[in-house]
Amino acid sequence: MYGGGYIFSEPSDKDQKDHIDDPVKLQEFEARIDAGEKIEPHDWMPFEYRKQLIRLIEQHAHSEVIGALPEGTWITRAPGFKRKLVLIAKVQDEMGHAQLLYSAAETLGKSREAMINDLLSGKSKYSNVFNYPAKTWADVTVIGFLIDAAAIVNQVANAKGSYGPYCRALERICYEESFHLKQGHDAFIALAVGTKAQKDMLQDALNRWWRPIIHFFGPSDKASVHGEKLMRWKVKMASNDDMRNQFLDMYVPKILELGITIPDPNLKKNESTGRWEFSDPDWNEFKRVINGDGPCNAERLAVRKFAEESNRWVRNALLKQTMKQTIPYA
Ligand code: BYC
Repeated sequence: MYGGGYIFSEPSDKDQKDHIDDPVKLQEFEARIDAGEKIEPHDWMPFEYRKQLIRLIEQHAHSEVIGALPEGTWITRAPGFKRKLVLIAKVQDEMGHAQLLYSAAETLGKSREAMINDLLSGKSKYSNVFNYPAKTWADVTVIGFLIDAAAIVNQVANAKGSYGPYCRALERICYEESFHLKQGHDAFIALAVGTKAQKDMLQDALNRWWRPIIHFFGPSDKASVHGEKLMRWKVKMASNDDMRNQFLDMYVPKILELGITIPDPNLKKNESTGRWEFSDPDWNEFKRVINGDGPCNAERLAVRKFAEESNRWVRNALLKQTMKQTIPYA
């Protein structure tokens, strides 16, 4: 039923209960994955592969939309003309990333309207980190430097994955994210080498963001629900713990060299295993935040609902205009 063809609809839980993939096609599909081939929208794919991709790409798209909000609130207060220009461009880029990702998810059969409805109703998740407030300008620099860095670690790896439209979207996103990271690093350095008040503000921001950043990569591999399946099908190209470790390898030295302290006395690299060890990051907090009970979840969704409702007339007008162009006299 969901094995190929040109018109799909999102697989429901009932469909899944009744669904059994054709074993021969499944074997051929897995051989293509093993051979490193890209899967394209009209190719046969297992039911669960389609369902998982929709979930993951949609969550990623929502993260870009909601992720623009904490930084967006600082556009009017950015310190200086150049920082303001860069921030405006960055926030616009994030919305562009969402467009690319929603388009990639649509190729799997879920409409954009359904995705937005699921975001607004709280059914779909988005990244934990965007449910925390950006209280000071230093928060914006931590987002631009370290959250963009964390996102790049994830996206550079997954751009080499198996689903063509998602990989191509990630490649384009990574070009822009690399610039975001550079501007974030530049703003981070400016505060780190600035006055005592600026450095204290930066330290305070990092103290508040560190745990959410550790959470960003998802639960530990042992607790990950989808990780194994997604790695087998090359949707995720590394496990949550491996990506977190890679991030710590790359960015802990960059933070420390600026004289900023990482707020975890137990953070250290175990040289014999090559793995970072850190304090228990309170996975209960992570679960609460991703399930709707973080400091800003209600506020973030309220802003999106307001935008959705107040801009409905624009969408309707555009739709009418498009119909007029495609169907004369409509
Ligand atoms: N936040 O089985 P697991 C950006 C959920 S935005 C929320 O390990 P998976 C930017 C997970 O969904 C880019 N939920 O999951 C924008 C699952 O719940 P469900 C953000 C999370 O999928 C603006 C459950 O926990 N990047 O760069 O194998 C300004 C079990 O987890 C999170 C992406 O969105 C989380 N952090 O792996 C600045 C990357 N982690 O669905 C910057 C795309 C886990 O069963 N996503 N959960 O109810 C992914 O690569 C993967 O989904 C994850 C998790 C690695 C995050």
